[in-house]
Amino acid sequence: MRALFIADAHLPRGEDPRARAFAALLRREAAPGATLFVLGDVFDAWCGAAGPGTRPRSPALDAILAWGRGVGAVEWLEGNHDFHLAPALVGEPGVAVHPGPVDVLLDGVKVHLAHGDQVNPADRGYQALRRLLRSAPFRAAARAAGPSAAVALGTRLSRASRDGGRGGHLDWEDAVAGWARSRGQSGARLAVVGHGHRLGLVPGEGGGAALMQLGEWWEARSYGRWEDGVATLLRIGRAGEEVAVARLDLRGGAGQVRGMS
Ligand SMILES: [Mn+2]
Repeated sequence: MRALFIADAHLPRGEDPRARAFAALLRREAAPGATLFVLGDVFDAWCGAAGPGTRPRSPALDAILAWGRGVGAVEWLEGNHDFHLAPALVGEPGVAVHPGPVDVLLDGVKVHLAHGDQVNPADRGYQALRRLLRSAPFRAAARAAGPSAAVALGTRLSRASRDGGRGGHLDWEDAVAGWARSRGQSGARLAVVGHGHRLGLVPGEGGGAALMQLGEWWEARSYGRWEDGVATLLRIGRAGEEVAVARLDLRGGAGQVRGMS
């Protein structure tokens, strides 16, 4: 099977060159039946609780929804900048929204997917903010406020959670490595995460899951691809060409990473 993983574009609303590049990537990757995994923070500010009226006008959103209608499944994990998306995307063919991490089986390999804002439980201030924003009373208030107020609120909250879960006093690399180990103990062979804006693909050690960090979409313009048991981390080069960063073969054994030139 074939799948694409992407996260942390932090796109603005409206026409934008980075949103157009994002849409172009989706059109290139749209092999029939392929699954698109959106791992959160595609938009920099989107509280969707007030429904479809909160949707950003964006070529990136158009491309994601076109994927669900005509290519394959879209599994959309919320981030800390875009959340309560289910009311905004209700009825979109092929699109499933997940408020938190999910486990999926790809070619028989258990893969754990998360945006990453919950990777570091030591960041108590952010975790408390997250619980508040995801609570039923908050959702009800945002819904009652209506689309334009919810959009304005989302913009303010986006600033509040800018460093959510990866605050400067906390070591993101240690937190995410420990998280991948624990995911391996739960049976996952690969853990895919965004949020940290780091780019990396490393094999699991001592029973831990391999870790793919998806990078971001303003410098590296990076993304992950799954193809028949092989995970590849890629980025877009200066001339718009595709550059493979690392590849991990998860068919059979524990998996071996190959650096790419
Ligand atoms: Mn994030």
